[in-house]
Amino acid sequence: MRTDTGHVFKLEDYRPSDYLILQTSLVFRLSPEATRVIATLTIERREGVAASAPLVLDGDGLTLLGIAIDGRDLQPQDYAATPDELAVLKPPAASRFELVLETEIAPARNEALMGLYRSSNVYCTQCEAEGFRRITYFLDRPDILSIYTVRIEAPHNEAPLLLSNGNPVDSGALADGWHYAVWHDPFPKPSYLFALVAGALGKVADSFTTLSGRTVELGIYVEPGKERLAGYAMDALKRSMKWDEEAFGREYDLDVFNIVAVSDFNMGAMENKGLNIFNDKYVLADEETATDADFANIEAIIAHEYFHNWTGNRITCRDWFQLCLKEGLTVYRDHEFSADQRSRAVKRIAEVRTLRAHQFPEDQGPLAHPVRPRRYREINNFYTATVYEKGSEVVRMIRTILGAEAFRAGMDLYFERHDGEAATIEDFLKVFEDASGRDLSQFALWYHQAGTPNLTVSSSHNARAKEFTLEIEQSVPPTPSESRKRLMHIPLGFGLVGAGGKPVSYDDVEGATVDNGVIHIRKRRHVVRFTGVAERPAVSLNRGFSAPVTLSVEQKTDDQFFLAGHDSDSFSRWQAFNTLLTDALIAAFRQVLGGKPPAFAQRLTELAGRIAADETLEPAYRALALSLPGEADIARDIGKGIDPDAILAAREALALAIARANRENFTGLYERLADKGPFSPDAASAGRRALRNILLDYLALLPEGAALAATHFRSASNMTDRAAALTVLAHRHAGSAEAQQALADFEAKYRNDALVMDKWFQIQAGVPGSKTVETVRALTGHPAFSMANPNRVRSLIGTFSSANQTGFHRADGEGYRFFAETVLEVEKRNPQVAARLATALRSWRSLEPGRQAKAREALLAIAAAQNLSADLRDIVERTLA
Ligand code: 0A1
Ligand code: ZN
Repeated sequence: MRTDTGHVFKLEDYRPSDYLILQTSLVFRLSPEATRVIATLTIERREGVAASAPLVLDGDGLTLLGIAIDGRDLQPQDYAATPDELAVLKPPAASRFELVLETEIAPARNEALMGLYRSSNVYCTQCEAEGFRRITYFLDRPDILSIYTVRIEAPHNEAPLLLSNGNPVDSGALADGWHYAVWHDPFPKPSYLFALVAGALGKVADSFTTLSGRTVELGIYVEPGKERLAGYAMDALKRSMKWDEEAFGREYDLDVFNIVAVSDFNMGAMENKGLNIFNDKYVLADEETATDADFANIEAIIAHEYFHNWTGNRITCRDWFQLCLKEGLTVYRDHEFSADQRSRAVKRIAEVRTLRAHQFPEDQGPLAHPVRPRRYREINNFYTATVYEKGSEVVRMIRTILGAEAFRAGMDLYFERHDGEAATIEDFLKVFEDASGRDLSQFALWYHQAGTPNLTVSSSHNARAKEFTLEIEQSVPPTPSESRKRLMHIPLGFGLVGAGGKPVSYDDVEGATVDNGVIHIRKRRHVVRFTGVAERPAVSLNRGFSAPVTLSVEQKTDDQFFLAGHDSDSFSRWQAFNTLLTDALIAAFRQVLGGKPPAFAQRLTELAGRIAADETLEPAYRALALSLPGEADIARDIGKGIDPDAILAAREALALAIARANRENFTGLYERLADKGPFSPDAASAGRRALRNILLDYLALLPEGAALAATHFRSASNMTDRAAALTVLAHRHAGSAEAQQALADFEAKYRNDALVMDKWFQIQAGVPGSKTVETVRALTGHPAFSMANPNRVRSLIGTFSSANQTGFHRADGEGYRFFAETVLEVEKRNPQVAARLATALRSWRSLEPGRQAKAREALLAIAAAQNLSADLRDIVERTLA
């Protein structure tokens, strides 16, 4: 484990390295406890660098067994090797030489799951961000692009399958039952994209013919016996390949594309060139074991990793500060793909919900950082919602500002100009400036400045002058180490909405640039005057969620109701209803604490009924509209002094009011929506299930609700319905006979299916209330649970700490104590997963004082532990700062 050195990496310290590695040839002799790695590196001194400059390579926990240059072993005085660094003190005078290194590693003992490790007896690798240095000494930085040839040797019976990046070039038998395979990747790549897989795996094969007529052999490798669960992933892969050709003109470039699913993986998946490695959760699916949400995630992540082939691999990052260059852009691309494959309107609402749930709290708390950070202590902690999701929103805004055509021209220029390079955000912005002739310098602040901008908006209408005025003021709240903020360029989508939802036309506008339904906010304050507007319109703001900002709008409740029923922009229509729900929930929260009930509660419950039954709306849209803002969403809108118990009570009260007011309507709809015919994971069928299951969630609050949910559970013919019913039973009827029975049945049926058991852990970890901490503690002893497996840890501990407000934030602090203990236990094996878990306390300062003090104690307890990893120390110290 790398312990903390306290070193801070700074963007302004970037320097090109003195040496390049033109060719990398690797030989692996695989063995669980002692794998030999022989690296032959063709090194070139960069022009202008003195021949005396030492060659310093990165390592992480390595043992050097041999070192030679141009065929001659080095003498001890010629180099200095520690586990973390290798310095060749007097490199040869020639500008090009060959360095041979031999190291030994123990994949079976690698529990951090970085570098070469074992997952269920399969050898696999994870090298992003800095895992390659756990395999051999190297210039392990993304601007060192090298051409790799990899030879893998292993016993045939243990590892019949030997895979690496690129194309297969040779294979054959060796003595003593061993065999070998050689792979060559013609595309120069950074070390973080290296991959190796060896083991016994089942294969699903297919092929894809590219636009220019080349045939690509596709393979998805899974645990033997699970091949039939990879069909959906294969279909998603082929659709992704086609979409990238159509939407971005990007073709695949090797003869083979392989995906391997492993059961121990720190993240979702990894885009290694030609050999993607996936968390099996994002590959394996059928109706019996996966929910509709799982199918959608598989489709999105398969696409995401595939799209990296151009945005990330062909054009990579100059340094890790530029992570958003590949991640923000690739998320944008996978969002667009899913929008095209499914419903664009529904997808956009889901994206915004995710952004608000994960990125907004990050941006508003102690871990806030710019989309392109300038500092880091541990790069693993920057695979964040800000870099990924906000990074994607920034790309979306570029498209909004430039328009579809200029955006595409900019992307084409990006691929043309930077193919084969390690690029920066400045390079990225420049292509759009060059392609469009626009100046994006103020816009660039979106990459450089942290924090969620807020727009305060008020409106007025002067009937006599036929003038409608919007006063818009921007502010960006201070974030750690950035107390003063600069003014941003915010593209604010808007619409003036008149009777029946019709757009209201105007003669002229002054006070800001307005084009294509977008107001360009650039100054602190704009007074935007629309002339020739006879009737007062309702104003729909941030249409399509054109900018990732918060809005403080003075708006009449009548206008909100009107927009919730009539806005022609489906996102804003959803938003209007969601804002009404939030307002009602906040009022109900204040009522729990002794305030007054909201005046419009009855109108709201009626509107919920109308939306549920509105056949002109897609079922998936209706389901999203009916799903109440979560407890954490409500907490975020309240801001300070959070008491999660009061929020839960408020939320339950509103849900009950909606259920009571719509009992017959919901029951009828629920019955009509029952699945007929065979299962299909398509978006429309999934939408119908989503609507039916949210109706169940409401109906379960009424008398006989537990019986209804139990019937739903028993008669479910797919995992979506089964898991939904189990959630309703466990969360709404915790401890009831029906809930106990369903949990036991589920466990009995799926006890040998780890991925399905994750749902069982997750559902129980999410049960609201004070008892859950004990349940979760007990479940850590369940035979299906393991502290060594990231999926298990995330399902049980991650769900409890980041998705169970009342359970985790138990008033006596027991949730936090359990959490601190567990984080430290996970850290012993896997610092990266522990650090990610620890971010669950990032919003501790918004809690009421009692909980706040207890949360702080837990953070201090983690910080006080001996030999903390760089990963965990970084998170804990920033959280406490
Ligand atoms: N580049 C991957 C994310 C990733 C990052 C680190 C990993 O290992 C610890 C694994 C995956 C992606 O964006 O999908
Ligand atoms: Zn990615």
